[in-house]
Amino acid sequence: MPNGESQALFTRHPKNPILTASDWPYRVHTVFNPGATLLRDGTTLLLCRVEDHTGLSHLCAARSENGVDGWRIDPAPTFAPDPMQHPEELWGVEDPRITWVEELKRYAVAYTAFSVSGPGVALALTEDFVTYERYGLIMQPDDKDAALLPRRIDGNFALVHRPVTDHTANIWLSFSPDLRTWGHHKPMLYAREGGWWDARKIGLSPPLIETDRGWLMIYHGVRHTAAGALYRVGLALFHLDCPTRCLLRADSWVFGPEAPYEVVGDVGYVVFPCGATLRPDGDTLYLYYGAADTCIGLVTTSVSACLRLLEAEGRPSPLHST
Ligand code: BMA
Repeated sequence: MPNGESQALFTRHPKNPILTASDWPYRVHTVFNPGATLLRDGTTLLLCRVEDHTGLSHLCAARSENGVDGWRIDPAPTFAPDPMQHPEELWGVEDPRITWVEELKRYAVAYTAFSVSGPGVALALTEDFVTYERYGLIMQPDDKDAALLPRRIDGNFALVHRPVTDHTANIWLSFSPDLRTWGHHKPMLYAREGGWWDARKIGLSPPLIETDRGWLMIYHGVRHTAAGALYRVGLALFHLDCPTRCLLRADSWVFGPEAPYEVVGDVGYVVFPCGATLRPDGDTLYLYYGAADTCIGLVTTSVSACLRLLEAEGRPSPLHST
């Protein structure tokens, strides 16, 4: 896709970066990779990954009326690692994805628990982002980039996640009757190979977005270059009743690091969205992302424009890499 079009599909907010470490009410090093949700009163809640000066991460909530500015940030960590009860969190908690689950009347927060065995997927449920019920590790290391679907598929809860096997990182879907016992693991989307922008390593970005055409997936792809890794964002669409079936996948990335705060930071050339909110018009999407593992940016797009792009240039993705 020509650069101009990608700019038009995902538009950086003029107030970017919308949140940085200097906004924090306590001493922190960096803030990035936030999960996002709209609370019932319309408030935007970001659950931000915060790295302190030990190098370990915790989560902290920031709330705003318009999702852009006027953030009210919790005065202390909202969700801190608890390695005494949960040894899998010894080296911190990272990269939350938030799903409202109507059946449970609670938010499901899937996050990375960084254990001595590597990163795994952990789950916690909350009503208010103040108290949490931890389910512990639900996918063992090495696995991350997970989010629950908002409803059951064929009677089971479904979790998108990204296990790493044999130096490739692909997106999988697993099922559970009770959020504790997981099985029926199925591949969902494979990383491509060779020179592709999403070769060898991909992962879910925000939770899947349900549309009348299917589940819209916004995912990140990694290109390894001589200078390091380049994190960009692409689109795919999955069947509503059979979400392992990829209906369309766009070839080109739709958003990548270009702005100064995306190319310079602790880890340059990284845009890493973990959360999105659908605005009241039912089409505009606010996508929140970590920029260079240092601060938080906002890009706006629209669900219908993403679907149009997929229909114009997408093609079905067979379950083998290309
Ligand atoms: C990924 C995750 C993200 C991070 C990104 C870029 O593997 O660990 O938390 O933002 O790398 O460093």
